[in-house]
Amino acid sequence: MGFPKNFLWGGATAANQYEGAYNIDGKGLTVQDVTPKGGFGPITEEPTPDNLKLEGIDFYHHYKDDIKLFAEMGFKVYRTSIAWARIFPNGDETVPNEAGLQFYDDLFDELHKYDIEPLVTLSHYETPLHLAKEYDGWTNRELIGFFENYARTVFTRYKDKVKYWLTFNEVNSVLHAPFMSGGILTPPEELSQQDLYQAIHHELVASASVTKIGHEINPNFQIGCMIISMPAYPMTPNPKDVLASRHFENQNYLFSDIHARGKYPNYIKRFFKENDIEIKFAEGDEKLLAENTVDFISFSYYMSTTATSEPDKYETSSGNILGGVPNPYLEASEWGWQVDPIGLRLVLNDFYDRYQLPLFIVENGLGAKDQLVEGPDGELTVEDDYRIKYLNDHLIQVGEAIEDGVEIMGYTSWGCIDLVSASTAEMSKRYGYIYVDRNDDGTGTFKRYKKKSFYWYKEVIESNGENL
Ligand code: BGP
Repeated sequence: MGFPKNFLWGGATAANQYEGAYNIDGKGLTVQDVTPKGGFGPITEEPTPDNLKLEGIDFYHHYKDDIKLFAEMGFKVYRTSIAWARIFPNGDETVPNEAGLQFYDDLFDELHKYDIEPLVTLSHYETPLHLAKEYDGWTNRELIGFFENYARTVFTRYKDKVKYWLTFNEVNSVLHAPFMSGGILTPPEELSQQDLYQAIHHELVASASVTKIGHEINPNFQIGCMIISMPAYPMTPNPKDVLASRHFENQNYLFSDIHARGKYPNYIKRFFKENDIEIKFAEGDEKLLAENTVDFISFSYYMSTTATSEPDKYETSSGNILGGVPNPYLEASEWGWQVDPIGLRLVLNDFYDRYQLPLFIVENGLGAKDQLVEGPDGELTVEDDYRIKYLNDHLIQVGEAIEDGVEIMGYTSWGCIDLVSASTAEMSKRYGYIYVDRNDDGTGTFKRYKKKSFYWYKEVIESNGENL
């Protein structure tokens, strides 16, 4: 069968990790501008020079050359986010910042010049800082209105330039990183489960609401949710471990269930009851969720994990982003992220069986330390065979899932050009096909170099996956 003819091959990025220009052309501060040590905090009073995200890879001033390189690889789609604070610097204004809007107009025009379809995340870990400080982020229902205003503005402005939209990046990450993901300033240890799940409700309602608004503005819009996916294998065949794995996975399914089925699943109602959580629904919330489900499910996939009913028996992993016990059958990246290509096939099958909606893999890749060396043609390059192997192995499993009958819209590998890592806030955890000369201490020329994987991915796209 092979990859479908119209398969959307491409790469993914996020504004806060690569645009730079953090205070240029009227942009306001975001939660990232005050977290120099990764997305988890602690925050600083003001942006500090050690924060690599402030300059990123200066995509803001390099976008034409960078897009040219993406086009050379043959990208059909390109995922990026709009920085909310470029459009509404504080998040709660009513009049947008024209210079911010113009930047994305130019960016989307540049992509279309090469027939690259933009795939745009509305909120990728870059909540305007003012909304965190004044409202405690998504714990406050008022954010729904601000987000609707922002989404309406960009949907209207780009209605003929952008067809594919995602509402919240890794929406389930708010469970683990409430500040980075939800702009919630209350420290995690002081944040009650009640307030956390109420914040989640606000995000889910906001997601449904802007899905409605988007479809009204352009019925051809394809609007999806975006989930961190992570299969949690039972550590042993002990039924208690199987149950633990189900519980672990349900934490994530909660978000796709509501986005795809339009209502809270029963397993979470039991959890709420047992934990004295009572979600306050405003009038109309239930109807809004039910009537505005997503057009497709998108997700990031980096690793699987394991679940156990006897956590004291094992050492848990600090490496895997959502925790869990390391799987003895798998190897891990330098950051402890366990590499599991078959897990991707499982995730694809599970999502598809559960919802029968098209799927989009919008993040996947290997963070690694790269070494610039002189290539065969005398140009500097990176011999990143380890990255090629990782991606190749995962794409083979995508092919298997297609054979299984799963409907997959496309694949955008994470950090197609090197950018600042979300969890470490460093440059040295690199994912790209394109090396950017910038170091952890902020030095570097910002010059771009094609890695070996650049040529490999070009061939993958050219052959539509035939050469995997
Ligand atoms: C996802 C985020 C991205 C990205 C990626 C890799 O969780 O959506 O923003 O950064 O992970 O993570 P890291 O940069 O920490 O290696």
